Amino acid sequence: MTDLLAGLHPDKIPIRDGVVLLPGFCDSDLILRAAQTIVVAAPFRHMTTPGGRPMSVAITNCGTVGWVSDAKGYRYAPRDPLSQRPWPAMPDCLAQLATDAAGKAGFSDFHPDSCLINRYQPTAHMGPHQDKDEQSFDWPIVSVSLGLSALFQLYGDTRKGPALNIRLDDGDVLVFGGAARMNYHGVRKILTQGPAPLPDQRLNLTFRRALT
Ligand code: MD6
Ligand code: FE
Repeated sequence: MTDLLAGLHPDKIPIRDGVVLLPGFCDSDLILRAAQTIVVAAPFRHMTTPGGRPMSVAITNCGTVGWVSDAKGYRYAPRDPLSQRPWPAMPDCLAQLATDAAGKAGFSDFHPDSCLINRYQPTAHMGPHQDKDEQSFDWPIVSVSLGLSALFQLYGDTRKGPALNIRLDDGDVLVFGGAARMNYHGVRKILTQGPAPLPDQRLNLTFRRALT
């Protein structure tokens, strides 16, 4: 009986070579509390794209380096440009979550040095992009979703062509690496229906190995 039910609620869904969805992998209350400690030290802010437009998604970071965007471009920086202080350290429980999720997806020994936290209000979205500011593309990216669900779109090595639609719910972890590491992807929209412990926003934490 348990086996039959496990088939209905798989804990590991292969999406394509290099991409694995782990539904409900994380304890979202625990991760949310850890995220809140980071936001106290490094508040969410809307960064400007190199083209000069404010992003609809607000961001912050923790770890040795954090992802930043301004008129000079996209890059990883050791300090928060708002405070000029180092980014908050990555809490051990977050680093452990990323290592465990990557391992479960088949990527052993992943030790992130950076975590980008994205905050989406219901009207926010993220256009199709590649994650290519890291020094090495040999490591996966581990993506944790909290709060409102999102419609995530996965393209191929160009942003043209049909996208695979993946709904990311509270507590889901998506591991993204290997042959898919350079795939274009984006968040088409935030879904406001359905149960969500954060009723009016979605948080996404992406764990990266930015430096070699
Ligand atoms: C998001 N995620 O889910 C945006 N990037 O809000 C990403 O851009 C992303 O989920 C690289 C790998 C996995 C991701
Ligand atoms: Fe991305």
